[in-house]
Amino acid sequence: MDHTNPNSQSLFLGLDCSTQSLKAVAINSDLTPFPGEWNVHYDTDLPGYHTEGGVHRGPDGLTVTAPPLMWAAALDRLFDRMRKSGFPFELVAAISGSGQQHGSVYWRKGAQRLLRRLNPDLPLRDQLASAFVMDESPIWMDSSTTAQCRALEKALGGPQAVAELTGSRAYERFTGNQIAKISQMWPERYAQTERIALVSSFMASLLIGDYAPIDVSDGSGMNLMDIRQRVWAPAALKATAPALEKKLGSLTLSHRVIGTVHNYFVRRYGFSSNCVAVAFSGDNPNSLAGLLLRESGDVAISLGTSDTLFASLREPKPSASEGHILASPIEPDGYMALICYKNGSLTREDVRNSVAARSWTRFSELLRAAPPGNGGHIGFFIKEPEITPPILRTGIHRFGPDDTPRSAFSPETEARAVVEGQFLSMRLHAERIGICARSILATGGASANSDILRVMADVFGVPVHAGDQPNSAALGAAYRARHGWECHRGSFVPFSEVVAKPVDFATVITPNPAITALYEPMLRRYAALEERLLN
Ligand code: 5FX
Repeated sequence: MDHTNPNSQSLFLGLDCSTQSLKAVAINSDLTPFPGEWNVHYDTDLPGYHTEGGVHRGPDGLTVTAPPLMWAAALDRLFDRMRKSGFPFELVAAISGSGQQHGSVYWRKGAQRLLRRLNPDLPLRDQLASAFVMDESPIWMDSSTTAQCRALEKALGGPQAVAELTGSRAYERFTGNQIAKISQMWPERYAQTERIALVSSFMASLLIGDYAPIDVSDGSGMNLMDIRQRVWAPAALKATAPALEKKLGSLTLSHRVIGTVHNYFVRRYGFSSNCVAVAFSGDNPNSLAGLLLRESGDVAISLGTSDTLFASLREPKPSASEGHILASPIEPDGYMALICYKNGSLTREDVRNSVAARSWTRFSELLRAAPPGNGGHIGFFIKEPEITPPILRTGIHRFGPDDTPRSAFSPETEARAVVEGQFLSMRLHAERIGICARSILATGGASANSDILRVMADVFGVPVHAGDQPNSAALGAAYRARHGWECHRGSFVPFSEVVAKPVDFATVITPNPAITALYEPMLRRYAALEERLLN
């Protein structure tokens, strides 16, 4: 099918290679959803890779990786499922995708040739088994690179200087620091590396059968890119690892078409040979696109494996202490702010398991049974080494109303403490980088729980909108495919002109001003207690 002309039948496909699964959604030309939603869950659908929650954890408690071959196998499995369900691959005009941010894949010398020659009769898994220098890719949950972070900050003149240059101070999970660790620990493997990809550009490479460029938005999560010029920062490259620029390839703007799908996918699944791929990007940038966050003060909070808070931004103010500034995935000269928490859903689930017998209904009952403000009780639940703020030692810290440590809370107090603590932290750190929420779009699994959303609305003192949009990253990728395709047909068109449709967010929870007032002094206490833990 010829997709170069507008065709009402054309479809736009969005993939999301996230921590726990690979998903796909499709939209029609007019942005309406194409029925269906496909998913491959790594732990259960690909048990041979022995992941838990999609990852492998090292014995040090800090190293977290996942096998890139599993993501490639997941792509075949996903498309197999779609084909069996009758998905019309031949109608797809453009495809884009999303990847968990920061994770890196190390292609071995010669892998480009393997990609270009993919044989449609054999699964990717068999053809790419020898393509990687590192069989395990470090991912965003890894926090094993503190030494490399300090070295980068020292080389570039301190944390604020790194933030000014790259948009964030040095963070353990940021790709440059992971690359530095690999080049120091395994210099031969590093020397054998032909190309380093992010999870997003890795998945794009499979689709186009060639090395795909890293887009500027996901590239902002590496501590390697000049955030204002949107090019690799020579000083950061030099301080990270030898001969790095060639291994990274050049960056691309996020709306650019990067190639057509490889014959492998045409022959094996029935894609049209005209189907183009638009640069893949990170999950948070794609969610921003999926939620159409345009105005300053429009904030989204995604409650998933990681909890993230993000917003569009015109004037970046990089900070050494809070969050990240990324290049916008939808406006070529815009920015987005991002704050990420490693202790998201899995931590809430842990508390649910310990106080509510694994039942969300019971957890909600407990949450409602404790008063807003929790009688002054505050908790910090660090199941995973935390990113915001950087508390790497795991454990639960509970404080009574007089700020003295407590060893345990009642079940009601515990349930409320985990939820209130998470939102107090989000408000505290968002305000510190100048994000002042006017309204919040809540997404991700836990956004289905209205008791959790009520706490969010009251802590921030703004209305919270939630709807049936758990796949904002995959949807954002589909929107970006539509946008990139449109720009490719002629000259650049603003994203908001192509994707003008407001997201349908049905539920609105309005805050109770009396309760929000209660949280003001609690926020100050929370900040002081957090400071105490950090010290
Ligand atoms: C963002 O900086 C993060 O590290 C996480 O939200 C990952 O992108 C999750 F995939």
